[in-house]
This record gives sequence, C-alpha cells and structure tokens, in this order.
Amino acid sequence: QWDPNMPEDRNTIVHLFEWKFSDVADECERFLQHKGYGGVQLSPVNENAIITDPWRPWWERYQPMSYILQTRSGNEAQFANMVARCNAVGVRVYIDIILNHMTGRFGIATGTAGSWADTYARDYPAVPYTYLDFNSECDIYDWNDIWQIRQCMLAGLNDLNQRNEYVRDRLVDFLNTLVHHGVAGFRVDAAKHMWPEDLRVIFNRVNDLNVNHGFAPNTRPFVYQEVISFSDDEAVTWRDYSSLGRVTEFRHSNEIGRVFRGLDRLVWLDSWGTGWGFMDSNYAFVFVDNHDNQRGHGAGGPNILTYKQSREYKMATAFMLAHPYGSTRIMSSFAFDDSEAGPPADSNSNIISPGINADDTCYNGWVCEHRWRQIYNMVGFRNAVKGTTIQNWWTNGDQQIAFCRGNRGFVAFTNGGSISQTMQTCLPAGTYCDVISGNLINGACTGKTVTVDSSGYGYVVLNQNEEDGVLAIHVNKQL
Ligand code: AAO
Repeated sequence: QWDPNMPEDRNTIVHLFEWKFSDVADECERFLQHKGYGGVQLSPVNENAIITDPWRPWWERYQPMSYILQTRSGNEAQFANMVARCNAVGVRVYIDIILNHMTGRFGIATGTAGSWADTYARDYPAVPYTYLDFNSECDIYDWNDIWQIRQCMLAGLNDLNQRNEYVRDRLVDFLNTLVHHGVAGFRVDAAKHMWPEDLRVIFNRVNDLNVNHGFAPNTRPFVYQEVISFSDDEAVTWRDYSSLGRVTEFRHSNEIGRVFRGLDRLVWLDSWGTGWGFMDSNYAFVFVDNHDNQRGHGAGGPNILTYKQSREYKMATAFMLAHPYGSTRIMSSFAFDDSEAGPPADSNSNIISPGINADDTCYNGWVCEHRWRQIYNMVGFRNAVKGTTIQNWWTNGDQQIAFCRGNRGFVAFTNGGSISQTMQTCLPAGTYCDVISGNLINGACTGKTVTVDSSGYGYVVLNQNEEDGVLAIHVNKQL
C-alpha cells in the first residue's frame, strides 16, 4: 500500500525518535493535529536488548529480543492508549518494524521486558526462536552480492529466515497485534536485507486496518521500506520493492543537502525528482535526514543536513514540503554530540519528557524540529496546495527560484543575493502572511506580508541577510 491512510486534509509523518508513548499521545493532541501533521513514526516498540557498553545507546532498539510490547517508550497498555488518542485527533501512527534480525552476538542478553536470550546459540525463548529459525552465520563482505546482503548478518545481527513458515507466523502475529491496536502502517527496517518475495507473503497475511479506529473497510497498512541504494546499478534497488509499498529515496536526502549547502545551484531544481535520477514520485518516501544519517550511520555523508545547520536545514525542509515529489517525513531529534548517545534520560535510565517552551520549542535535550515555525508552517502549506502542480517557475538563473502551486500557494527561495521584485504568485487578490517569517495570529501577521493584485502579481522581498532564505504564502493564511 503506497497511500499513508491519513485524513484528507493532512500530510507528512514526523518521526518522534525515542519519544515515550505518553508524550507522543500528548503531542498528537496538543500540537500535531493543530498544525496539520498526518502521522507519527515511532521507534521500534517491541522488546529490545539492553546494551550497557556503550551505555544505553539509541541503537539498542534495533536489537529485538521478543515481540512483547515493552521498551523504554512504554508498555502495551500505554501503547494502546497512545494509538487511540492519536487516531481520535486524526494523527495516524506508523511503527518501525524489525523483521530482518534479532540481537547482535555478545553472549547472554537481557531485554527491556525482562526476557533472556543466548545470542551466540541464537536462542530467544521469549518468542521462542531457536537456531533453526535463522539464516547463515556469515557477515556481509560483498555489497554487490545479493545472496550475502539477504542471507548473511547485517552488522553482525542474528539474521532471521523469513522463508521459514514458523518465522513468518511470528512476524505476522506481531504485525497483527499492532494493527489490532490501530496503527496505520509500517516503516520496514533493513528491507534491503530480506527477499521481496518473503516480504510479500508476510504483508499479504497482515489483517486490514482496524475499522474501530476510523479506517475504511479493506484498508491495507501503509508500507515504507528502508532500502539504501544510490544507483540503479547496485545489486539491490528500489525496483525490487516498489510493488510492495513505498521505498526510502536516500538520493533525495543526499542531494537536497548538497543543494542547500550551496554545493549546487537552485536553478537546477526545476527538474527535481526523476530528473535527478530519483525513483518515481508515487513510490518515493522522502526526508532531509533520518535517525541514522543525521549521526553518520547508514548512508551518512558530509552532504546530509541536520538541525545543527539550522538555516540550511529549514530551507531544505521548506523546499521538500513545497515540492510535490514523494511522501514526506520530518525528523524530530534529541540533541547529540556523541553519535552513540541515547535519548535524554534520568539517573535510572528512564527517558525524560520533552519540556515545552512558551514559543512552542522544546527543552530537556529534545530538539523538536517539527515544532520550528518554518517547518510546521510548511506542513500547513503542503496541506493547502494538495493536488496542485508546479506553475510559473521563475529563476534568476542561479541561486534564486520561485514557483506557484496551482492557484493555492507561492514560494520563493534565495541561496545567494536578495530578491526584491514583482512576481506572479498565481493567488487570488488579497494580503497574505509569509508563514516563514511569522504566524497569522488573530488576523494579524507577525512576519512579512505580500499583497497580491487582481492579476496575481505581488511585490516579493527576500533579503539575503534574513533569518531564512524562504518566503511562503498560501490561501489558508490570508489577512
Ligand atoms: C550495533 C553496533 C555494531 C554491532 C551491532 C551488533 O553499532 O557495531 O555490530 O550493533 O552488535 C542501528 C545502528 C547500528 C547498530 C544496529 C543494532 O546503525 O550501528 O549496530 O542498530 O543495534 C545498512 C543497512 C540499513 C541499516 C544501516 C545502518 O542496509 O538497513 O546499514 N539501517 C537500519 C536502521 C539502523 C539500524 C539497522 C538497520 C539495524 O535504520 O538504525 O542499525 O536494525 C551502504 C549500503 C547500505 C548500508 C550502509 C551502512 O551505504 O548501501 O545498505 O546500510 O552502507 O552499512 C555511500 C554509498 C552507500 C553506502 C554508504 C555507506 O553513501 O553510496 O550505498 O556510503 O556509508
């Protein structure tokens, strides 16, 4: 299923990386619904191994011990309550599912639900799995060898055999438990490392979404698969998985970072999408950064923009959300210097809740990019222009562009020099609030405004020394 199953007036998933369920539920009610977000992605919700060296790293959640719903984010009752509360306000829930493997290999492991495993013997009694349920004990050396990629151990993690009917049943049971609780879909971790034909069998056996949570009868779970591939010449590409659901487009993450770091010119963005070698928009799942590449894991590289380059990051995010390409996700991080460090936690290693400042931003170590005005307002922009195409593309031939989305939205970018001129905005006559520099509050705009005449022309000012090199106006934010 390629459609995220969101309410019609919503778009974009926000990854609330490592948030507790109770905080996610609060966030759906107090913030996400009001800003037009369509969904949240959670960190893996099933029991993981407790890693103590390094101390409680974020990546311990990618080492499953069992399918018991108990992690540092909360237990099954808290999970069920959170999904129900988010669904009730039209915010859908997507779970990061790890079907490929169990833990790494380091002797006896203890899990977040108290389970025990012998990781060398590949014995996980809490499922239960034994060595009979796994593939070979080989490492991946040759990334051009499909067999190694799919049959050996990614990063030394015990590699489940999804061809085994017993394993399939355990995975389907797990996914059906999540569906029963009301989730809308799945982010499929390490999909590249599983055979598409096995994933097809597993996904086909998962139940339709739960009608008691507001889904139409016969609705299938949204599937977006993590497949890192930079060239169609690689051994595994998006084409192997696009018949099952959407696929992560890591080239989008890499290129949008390169462009807004100033290493390429905005003028070339007129062919953004397949013109840049990306997969078809209907299959693409896109983001500026993810929980891996923001800290140099996965397809990390110097091009990736994160919250640490806030101006460029906001500009890249604004372009992603203004452009119709793909299904979009916003990263919401905790602050880090150490790339292994886990989420903000107290002295008992319990995750602490984000604090919320008066200006909507977060404290207690949480970055909350999704609460930055420039970002949540562009989610609103994307809702306002839904179903329209790009029109009236303008450029100065170098680092400045502007375009309309139908007659519902207009956006301008500069990555060099100031813009100060009359432009076709395609909008009905009126005065509009620039949602980048401000908010429309009680009929007044706290930022810049653009007055559009009856022919759609407006005078656009965007100086190069402004906080952000973007201006965005749309029909839902008119004075
Ligand atoms: C931890 C320890 C390990 C230890 C292991 C077992 O760090 O030292 O061996 O436990 O005890 C996360 C962490 C891992 C962690 C793991 C389990 O990132 O460090 O291991 O949890 O706790 C590949 C996969 C992709 C995967 C990515 C990390 O294809 O699926 O590696 N991402 C997901 C999750 C991730 C998680 C897991 C999977 C495991 O998002 O958070 O791991 O559940 C190439 C390949 C890619 C490959 C990358 C990295 O990419 O194409 O397929 O991703 O390399 O190995 C250029 C190239 C590009 C290339 C890239 C490499 O950009 O164009 O193709 O360079 O940087």
